[in-house]
Amino acid sequence: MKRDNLLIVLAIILLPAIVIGQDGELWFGQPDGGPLVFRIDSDESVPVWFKCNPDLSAAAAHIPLSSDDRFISERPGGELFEPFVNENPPEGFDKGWDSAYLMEPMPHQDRNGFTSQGALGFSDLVGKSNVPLNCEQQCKIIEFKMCTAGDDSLRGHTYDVFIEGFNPRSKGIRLSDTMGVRTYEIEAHFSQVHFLYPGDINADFKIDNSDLELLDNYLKGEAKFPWPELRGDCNNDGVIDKADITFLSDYLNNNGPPPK
Ligand SMILES: [Ca+2]
Ligand SMILES: [Ca+2]
Repeated sequence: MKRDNLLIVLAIILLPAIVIGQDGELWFGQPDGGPLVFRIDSDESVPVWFKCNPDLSAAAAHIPLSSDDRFISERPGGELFEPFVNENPPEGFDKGWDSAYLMEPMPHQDRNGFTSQGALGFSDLVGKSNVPLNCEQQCKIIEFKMCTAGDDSLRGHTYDVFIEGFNPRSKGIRLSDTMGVRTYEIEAHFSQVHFLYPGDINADFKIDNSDLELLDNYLKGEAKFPWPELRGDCNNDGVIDKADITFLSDYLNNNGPPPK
């Protein structure tokens, strides 16, 4: 084969690996990409999952998440997990990265109506080796806390609430090595948010006796109702049982508050 032809063949073989190759993946929300279920006017959280090639050892991370202000009224902080924080590190490692924290919420400067909040972390800056950001399996690394808007019209609808957050330096997600010389390519996935409509058991956007009947049949094991199942949790105690029938019945007889 002529040298030129050989180079073309090599380029064709190598190109897909270069274009498609990602160093890691992030999931904002459900690890399978499915929708999150939020109640309105309540505290909710968005987990962030990470998975990467086994040879990636990022030592600086900025992972920002933006959310649409129509749906999210407040960002009361959040929590960091391994490897940012690690209470039981492997022998010879520190308890987590040298510095890791959640940043204050800030207006998203690229897109009006969005607020951004990030998690920032550095390792290997001082002392002995830190636990690397090296997750071959999906692992939960952050949980952003947020408070949903108290807007009744959201109930029952599913929206794109999240986009990649704003990062003043890189304008997005950034992972790099200790020296900041190499930046890793990270693919991000964002879950949609479904706003729960408790009491609307048959998902027709109103609450009436047909919902009561369906919930009754469901608890007898004689019927199913549309996702998400929590729409049957009328009294907001996390389980679906006869107390929800009583709660819904009282509401429909003007004898109690609406399901929430
Ligand atoms: Ca209904
Ligand atoms: Ca319940």
